Amino acid sequence: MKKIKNKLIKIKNDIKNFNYKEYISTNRQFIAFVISNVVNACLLRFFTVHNYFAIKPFLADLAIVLILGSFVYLFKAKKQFTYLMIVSIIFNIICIVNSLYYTYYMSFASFSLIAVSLTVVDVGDAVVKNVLQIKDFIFLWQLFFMVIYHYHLKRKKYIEFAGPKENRKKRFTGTLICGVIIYALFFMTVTSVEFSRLSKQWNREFLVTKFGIYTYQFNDLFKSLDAKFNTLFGYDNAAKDFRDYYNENTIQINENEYTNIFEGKNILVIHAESIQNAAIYQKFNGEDVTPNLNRIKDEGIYFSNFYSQASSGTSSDSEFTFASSLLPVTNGSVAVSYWNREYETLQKMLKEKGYNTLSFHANNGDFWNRNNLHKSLGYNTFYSKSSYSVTEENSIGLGLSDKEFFKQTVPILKKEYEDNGKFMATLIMLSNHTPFDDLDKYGEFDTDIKEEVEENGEKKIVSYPYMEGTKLGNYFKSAHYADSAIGELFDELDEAGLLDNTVVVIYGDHDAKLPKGDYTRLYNYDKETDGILDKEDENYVLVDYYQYELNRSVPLIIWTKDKTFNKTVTTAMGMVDVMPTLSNMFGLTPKYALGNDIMDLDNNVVSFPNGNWLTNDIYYNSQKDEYKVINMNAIIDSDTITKNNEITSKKLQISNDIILYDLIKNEKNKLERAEGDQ
Ligand code: GP9
Ligand code: MN
Repeated sequence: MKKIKNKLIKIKNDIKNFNYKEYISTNRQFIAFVISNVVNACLLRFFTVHNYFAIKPFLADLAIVLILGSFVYLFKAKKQFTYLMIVSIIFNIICIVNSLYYTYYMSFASFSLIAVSLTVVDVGDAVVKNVLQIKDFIFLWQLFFMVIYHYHLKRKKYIEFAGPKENRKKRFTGTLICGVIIYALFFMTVTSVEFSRLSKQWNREFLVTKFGIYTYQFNDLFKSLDAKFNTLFGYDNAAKDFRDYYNENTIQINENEYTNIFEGKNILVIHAESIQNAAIYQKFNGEDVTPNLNRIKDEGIYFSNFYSQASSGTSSDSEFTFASSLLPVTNGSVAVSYWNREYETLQKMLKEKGYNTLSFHANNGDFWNRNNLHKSLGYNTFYSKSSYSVTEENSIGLGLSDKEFFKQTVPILKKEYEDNGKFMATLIMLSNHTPFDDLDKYGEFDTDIKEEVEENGEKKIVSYPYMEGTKLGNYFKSAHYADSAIGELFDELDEAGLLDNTVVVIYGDHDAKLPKGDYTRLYNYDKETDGILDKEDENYVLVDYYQYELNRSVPLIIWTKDKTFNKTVTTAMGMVDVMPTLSNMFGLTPKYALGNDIMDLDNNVVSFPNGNWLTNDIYYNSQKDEYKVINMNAIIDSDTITKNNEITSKKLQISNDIILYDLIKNEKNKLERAEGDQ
């Protein structure tokens, strides 16, 4: 304790007695290095994301330059210039490559994407004309400046003057500590959303805007190396487990009344952003929040106990799991780090049967790395933002409004159908995305209470605010808009003749992450106080951890104009079960699906990426090793819990290994050979 105190007093005295003039006069080369590299980082943001005066990325860039630069003091005065030049060249490469990359892709370079970038950018004239621009090389001024300044200082015998005055050890620790303190100050201003995006690393524009170019690039390097190192070790064990698993658990696609019912039909998938069953069941003043989805679900097959299994990759995880029947990785996302593995997907199986596979999403194609992910999932063409006319007026929230998106998609789809025949098309919606605050654009839908039935049965006009002004209330308004867009889409598809011979599949991609307190208000509203009922009230509904988790269920609907099913499937199921279920209906035989054909099962285990699981009877919380019984008639014994825990951890492990070690590509031949020998 005393030692630390003395040290602190010493540091305080050092700062007090610090001779700035002498520091500057004997550190000119280093100061020039720091300033010029920070200027380059600002310049890069000036040419790309345009926030060159922002203080946060400035601090982050400065900290990185100071930290890396501090090591210069470990070298003798004569060698210091070489070190500073090497680091400057690295910083220059980062700026030039990112500037070029931005000119071409409107995004920033990533180590994990190097191989693709090289194959996508054609060499030759096109590159010279379209990619290389003077501004991309403007950063080189810094290297020239460093060389000229160095020779200028040399002429003035600077090294002979400054060298002996230098206490290198002290300068090294001083500069390093200074860099670390600036970095720490910067990180204190980072919000949790920004942190989570840094760990996911896919929203590259956002990261450079907030964290500066150098932090972005080093973070990207570590993330890419992490993915590489993971695959270097443990391969053999993973491969053995993979072979054992598929030898014991060959996926069962049994003949049942749904086998092949849709063979040869088009399939149109609607990825309904953040639509939850809570919206499907909700009414305000006698009006459904989602009247169109309610009609569609009643006519088609509605899976009422369906859950998204998305992890931190949210939308992209759902797209991945829907296609592959594998679970998402728990760290990062497949879309960003593992998109280049080989997966068995619904799209690829349909392609083999002659389908034209298409995806549509009016956001930037780089978002969630979809430009690459969708190719890897087996889509022939991905129509992204550049295929749409997007204006301020026709946008809601994150971008093009769903109504406009559908309107502009139908003619493209029609042309594809006419030119290339039967299709598998996925339409990814966007408007119903958090924070649900574009209220002016959702259209009229009130979430208050306007009418009440009196004891004598008569209706009375009243006015209670209820869900108005809450996030959940706003969500219902937004969901109402999305539903109305789906209604319009059905009309437009029908008019274009695209509903004939087509099966429509609608899924909610994940829940809307709404506040628990808002659900408590929804179920326990007390009109008298405009608050919530007392916990002791007999009508009080407790929204605890389990209730909240169960409420996260999303709709899954299979519908076709050609046949009315009026069927509800109540078996618990997850996104992994969709691909095998559809496979049986479309006459496909997947080999590596981890889910089940739900039409064949009465009970099922839904495994979540965090280790939780759900059946028709229980919801299990893996963090607490506790569960809640949902079906009061069920007999639960400890064996059931142990068995379902094993199923869940095995599925998570096999899925993770397939993704990390690219096992489908690397091991499928061995598995086929083993099958042949049996
Ligand atoms: C982005 C959209 C939303 O294009 O799909 O993604 P999310 O935030 O839900 O993952
Ligand atoms: Mn989403």
